[in-house]
Amino acid sequence: MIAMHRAARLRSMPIQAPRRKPGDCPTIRLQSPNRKPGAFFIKAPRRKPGDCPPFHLEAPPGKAGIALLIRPRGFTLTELLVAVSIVLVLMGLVSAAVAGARGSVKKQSTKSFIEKIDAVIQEQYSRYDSIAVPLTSIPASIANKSAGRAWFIRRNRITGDLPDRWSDVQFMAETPAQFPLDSVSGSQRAYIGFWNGMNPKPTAQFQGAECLFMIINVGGVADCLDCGELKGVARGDKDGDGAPEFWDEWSNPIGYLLWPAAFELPIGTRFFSAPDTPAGSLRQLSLPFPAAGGPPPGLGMRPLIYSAGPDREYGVETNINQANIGSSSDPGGLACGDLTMSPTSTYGGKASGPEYRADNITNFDDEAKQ
Ligand SMILES: [Ca+2]
Ligand SMILES: [Ca+2]
Repeated sequence: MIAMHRAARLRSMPIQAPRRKPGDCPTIRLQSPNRKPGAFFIKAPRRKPGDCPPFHLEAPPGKAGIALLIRPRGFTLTELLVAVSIVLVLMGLVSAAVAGARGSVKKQSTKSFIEKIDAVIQEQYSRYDSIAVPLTSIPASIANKSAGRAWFIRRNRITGDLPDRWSDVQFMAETPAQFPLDSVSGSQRAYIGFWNGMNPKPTAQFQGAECLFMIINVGGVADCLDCGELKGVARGDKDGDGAPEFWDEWSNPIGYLLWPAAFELPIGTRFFSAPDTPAGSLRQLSLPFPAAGGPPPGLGMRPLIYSAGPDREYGVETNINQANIGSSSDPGGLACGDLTMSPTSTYGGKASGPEYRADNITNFDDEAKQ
């Protein structure tokens, strides 16, 4: 009778409300899946009230095993906070990974831009050591003709063909006695025309980047008359002075320095060694002139092409007041890029403030790692 009475109750009440006793967790009786009289008894370990674990459903002896977890209540505030925290942490990790991937792509793309530009400049630069210089081009005051040849190449050819400052272009345009139109190179003639056609004249802020753009697109150096491989490089006029620049992937002009004598890479280490530079002298161009033999035309240096990197800060002093090829002290051009000229410059190095150079991307990065 007792069993029949219990079966009848189970059929009419599939789930009984938990009976709570002090110090105990609720017990629930369920009807068996085949709706035959029977019950699964839920056993919960004794715990403190309000600290019951999820209910464990057990099949009765002799029945097919069933093991279910039933959560008899909603989430607690603590559980929700933990879940939300986990989701936020996961979202943060995913966002950081995505941002990192984007940053890496931009760095690689900018590096590719710089390599393409550098290839054009390097091809042109490599030609100067072997070019012929007429003796009549060397001032009579220079007794050492070898040194005089190197001077002429540095000043009238390299600096004239690959300028990094508008003052040099202006000097060529306005000083026909030293740069006569009938004897300047084709590139120089193109720059003179470019300069004369600019109104108003460009400012000095991004002049290195602007001159680089002019060299590639106007100068026709290294047979780069169409430079198809450079068409994908971003460009614009950052300072709105009418002279465009190549841009990196952070929309900042790609910088250019023709004589980066004190350039440091890694930071703190002079990149260009100069074995014949006297101790304490920062570059060979400031040697007493003419020196015995004279420094070679390119001085072992090569132009620096650099991006400010993700922080958009160059951290490179370009010394816009540095002496140009029109310098009248000693033979003109002797002090090209001389960082000992006033104002004292950390040419190619840290100017002041935070270290902005660490994330810069340059055409010498790979070489510095070797
Ligand atoms: Ca500009
Ligand atoms: Ca930087």
